[in-house]
Amino acid sequence: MWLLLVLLLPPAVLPAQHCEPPAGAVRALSSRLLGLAGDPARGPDPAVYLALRLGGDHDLRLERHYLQRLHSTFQHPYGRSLQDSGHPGQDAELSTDAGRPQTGRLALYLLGLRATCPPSEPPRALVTWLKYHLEEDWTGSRQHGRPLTSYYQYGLGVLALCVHHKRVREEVIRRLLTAQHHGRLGHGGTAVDTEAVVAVALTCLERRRLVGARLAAELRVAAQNMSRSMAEAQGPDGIIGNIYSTPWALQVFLARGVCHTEPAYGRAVAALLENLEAFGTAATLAQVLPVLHGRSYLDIASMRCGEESDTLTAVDIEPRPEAPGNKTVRLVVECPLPWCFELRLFDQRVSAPAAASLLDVLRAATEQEPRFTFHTQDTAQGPFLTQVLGLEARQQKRNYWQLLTAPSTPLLTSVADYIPRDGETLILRLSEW
Ligand code: B12
Repeated sequence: MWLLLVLLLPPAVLPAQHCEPPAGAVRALSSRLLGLAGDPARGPDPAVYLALRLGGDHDLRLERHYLQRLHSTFQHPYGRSLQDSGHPGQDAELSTDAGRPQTGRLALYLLGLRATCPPSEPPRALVTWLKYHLEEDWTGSRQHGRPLTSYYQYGLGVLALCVHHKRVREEVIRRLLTAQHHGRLGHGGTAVDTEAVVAVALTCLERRRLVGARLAAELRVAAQNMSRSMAEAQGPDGIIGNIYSTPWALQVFLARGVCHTEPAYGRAVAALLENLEAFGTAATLAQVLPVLHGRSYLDIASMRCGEESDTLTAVDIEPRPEAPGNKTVRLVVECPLPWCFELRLFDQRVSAPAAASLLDVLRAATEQEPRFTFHTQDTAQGPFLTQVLGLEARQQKRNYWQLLTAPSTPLLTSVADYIPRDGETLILRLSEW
């Protein structure tokens, strides 16, 4: 009877697992992520834990150990309020890092807690903290027209609360609908990642019946429109936005259950499978692996704790091969913002070993030209360039150091992962997002 029912069901309502691409290469990627997760020198990242949990095969011992590391990272700063089970208001200095709420990271950690086996109820105080960060973001968006963090983090916050079946104020949700309606979700050229996070969050609220019928209908229409516009944005190569936003677009198709009916889905999966070498860092692997297993973050809400296969083994990423000889790279620093003293602040040829990354080139520049200075900050994605020639990109002013290859193509990786060619011109441009 059940079999008959399953056969009669339209493809769109089959469980997401049936959209899993049949690829052995995916297992190799999972093993690589496991290798990176087992490296104690790397700080724990809740997105990595989520990817391990959403995989088909596991190393359960390593996952338990990784979860412990996450607990110490996340529950320590919130520890005092956890012990008091107090209100965030009593401990307001904990709410921010350099004055900004921690909406996105806390949201990912809470998603991780729901993905444990058996799923853990999050400490009440942590849910309160996330709601508090969201409210701060929401107030920020009323004052500045956008959240203090970003719509990406705001969307993750709503999604995490929804996955834990916690209600969110209607006004907080409406902020996302308004931003989507006015096309304000994008930043710096690519909006796909952010739109996709928001679409998955809205789909969650609608599906888990956390809102009234009228709002649910609005959320459904908004998420459908976003899913359609993502399919329309697909290039002839199958990529949606760029190769790193394509996994997020796929999450939308999976969450909405349209992976069988949406032709863009198969083309995007094929594009990912053709470009697997682009996913070499823990952060990019963590974003691509769930969709290669046919899963979206919405599936975390319905994860069942059954017999889990425990046979995944770690593989270490091979170090980049050394290349003989040297190369010369032209390094240009630009400050085109209205308050800048002059446009071109630096323009020099820098010589570096042939295999040098952009980060190595920047280091070589400091030795060859003492006037040149820079700083980076470690993030889950790698080193984030924060300061060049003493000029700090100010988060509050939405400034950042944009990385481009001449004449004006933005790089798709961190300074540590980009290997410039001999003779290439690289531009560090202070920009607004
Ligand atoms: C918002 C965002 C930005 C904002 C961040 C500011 C802010 N206060 O939010 C701005 C516009 C500054 C930005 C810049 C860049 N970004 Co960006 N960004 C994102 C986005 C949409 C969300 C990040 C986020 O909030 N994550 C959630 C929080 C909880 O995690 P987090 O670790 O705390 O996030 C911080 C870091 O991710 C950091 N960050 C953001 N982008 C990047 C990129 C790199 C390479 C590094 C090292 C750090 C970094 O800022 C975040 C907020 O503090 C992601 C999308 C995605 N799919 O991940 C792209 C994304 C991470 N960015 C990307 C890229 C390529 C860049 C740039 C290199 C673009 C460029 N050519 O200049 C620059 C970084 C240059 C530099 N100075 O080193 C790629 C990275 C791909 C990869 N190979 O890893 C992504 C995946 C987008 C994409 N689809 O291409 N980004």
